[in-house]
Amino acid sequence: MTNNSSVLRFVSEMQALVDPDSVVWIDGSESQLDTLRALGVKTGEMIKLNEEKLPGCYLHRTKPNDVARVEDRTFICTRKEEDAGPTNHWCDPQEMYERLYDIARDSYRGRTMYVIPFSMGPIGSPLAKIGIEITDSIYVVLNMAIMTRVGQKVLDTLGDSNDWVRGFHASCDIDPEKRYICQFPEDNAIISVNSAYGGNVLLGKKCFALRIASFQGRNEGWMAEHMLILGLENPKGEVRYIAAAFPSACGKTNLAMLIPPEYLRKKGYKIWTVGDDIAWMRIGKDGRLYAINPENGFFGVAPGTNAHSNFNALESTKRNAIFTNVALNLDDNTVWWEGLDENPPKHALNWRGEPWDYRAYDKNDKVRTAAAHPNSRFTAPAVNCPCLSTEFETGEGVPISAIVFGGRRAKLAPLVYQSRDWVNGVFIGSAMASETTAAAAGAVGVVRRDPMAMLPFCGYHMGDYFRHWLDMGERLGDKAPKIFNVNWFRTDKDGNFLWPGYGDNMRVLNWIIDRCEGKVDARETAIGYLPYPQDIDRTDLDMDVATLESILDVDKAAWEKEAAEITEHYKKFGDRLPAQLADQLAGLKARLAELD
Ligand code: SAT
Ligand code: MN
Repeated sequence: MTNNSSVLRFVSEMQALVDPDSVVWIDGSESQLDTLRALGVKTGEMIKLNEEKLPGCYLHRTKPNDVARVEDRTFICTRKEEDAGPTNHWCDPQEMYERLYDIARDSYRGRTMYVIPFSMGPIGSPLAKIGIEITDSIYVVLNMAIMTRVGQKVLDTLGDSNDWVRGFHASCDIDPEKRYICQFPEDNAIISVNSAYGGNVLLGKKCFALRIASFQGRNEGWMAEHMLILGLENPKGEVRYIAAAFPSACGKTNLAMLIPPEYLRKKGYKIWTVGDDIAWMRIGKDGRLYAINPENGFFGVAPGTNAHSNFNALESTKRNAIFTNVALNLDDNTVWWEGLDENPPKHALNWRGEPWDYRAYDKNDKVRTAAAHPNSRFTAPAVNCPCLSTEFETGEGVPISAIVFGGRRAKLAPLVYQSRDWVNGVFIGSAMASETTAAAAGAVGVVRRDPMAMLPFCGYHMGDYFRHWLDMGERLGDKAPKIFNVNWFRTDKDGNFLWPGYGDNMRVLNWIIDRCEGKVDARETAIGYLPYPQDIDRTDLDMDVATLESILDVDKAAWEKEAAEITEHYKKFGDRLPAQLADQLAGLKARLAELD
């Protein structure tokens, strides 16, 4: 399939290491993928679903010990420890290569080695990058064929270039004690062993498009961010683009595919999806920031996805999709998850493949009693999405008007506020915090600092990453996108959400765009610019102005506590923390002190 000597050398070296029975190059043809689907069904890796109701769809179950990303087993292997920074696990590259090769040696015996050439971004786009993933998992091949552009065309575009990322995955025994997800940014290499789940093994996604790409972006002057990209169309037909960073499982897919409330739809407002998880952004010829989505599909959280919460995502899963760790409805051979509808199947197998009784469901112990695992996922082709942007395939990317940060904060952070300027926006992003979710192994619901939603995904020292953001702002000057922060998750004293979220978030997006265009005033506060309550449109919304005001507040004592926590958070970065950010923190404290 290729004469590229660097690719051929990599493949033969890995082949010698793992000793497969055979080697199959993925050419991207439907006929080859069909053969693999059939083989996956035969080996039990894939379950074919109802061809009438879910054409081309499959269910896959992972081992119960292998259901989420594993941050404590994820390493950035730079030659110097300090270059990985205080927020990443580090190991010496030589030592790690040896350890991983020992684990993977001969592990493909009796198995097939699949070689997947893939492109992150439209093939041939100036913003795209190429990788090769080697794997022994049909599930990985089939998912990569949805999430990225794969096959011969990629190798043709690569030609004899050596500029590509080496990805090597070995399932081994799915032994959690020997599980490692390792990035070698200085070698453009990724090695993942002993997992077969999503973000751990679809190496184009978090490993390449964020960890390796963030490192490349810093060196080459661009940005790889954990952001959705959406286009907001107004009644005049003008489209403005927003990139938004939220931690995993905080609603990026829902926001990216939002359906505006009816009164706005009638006026002609629309949302177009460019991406739901990752944005690669570069400064364009006109000096503005342009973004592409490097992916070709959506790897979305299934539970909670329904026709109301995300109609477009649900539609996207109706053909040629792969479901991971959801329940199997035995009555009609379809899938089900908590929150899909109010009718749990009477005869079903849960995500572990065991008979499931809906009466045993306990929302406080979902992993054990739920039909679907809380981090169960769908892998859906982007072309299925009814609101996919016409710009999705344009290699040049879309111009970004606003960057939005956000997290899950039951208290404190208001519904929306705008940063004072770019540097202040970088400060807000660097101090971001969110309550943890099931997307990563570990405790759920604990507040942790997650700068720019990149804590698990930044491939180098986070202090240098903040500096890179500041440098980008300097280069962008007055063409820089405006920076905002949102929080859909404020609760009352009983834990009920105060803001309806979902489609109603459009009301906030409209305020954001109006601010970018200088069409609406705002109230200057200690933390930034907040909306006047009357400027958040409440048409058809069952919410009184007092409730809205309560989530547009700045509580002095709570923010002073927050500032103290940010001070602690900043200490981690030592002298790599840019002085401008320390100044920003001091400025916030000074403004808070002036409040009464
Ligand atoms: O498992 S993934 O990393 O692909 C999804 C996520 O955690 O955002
Ligand atoms: Mn994500």
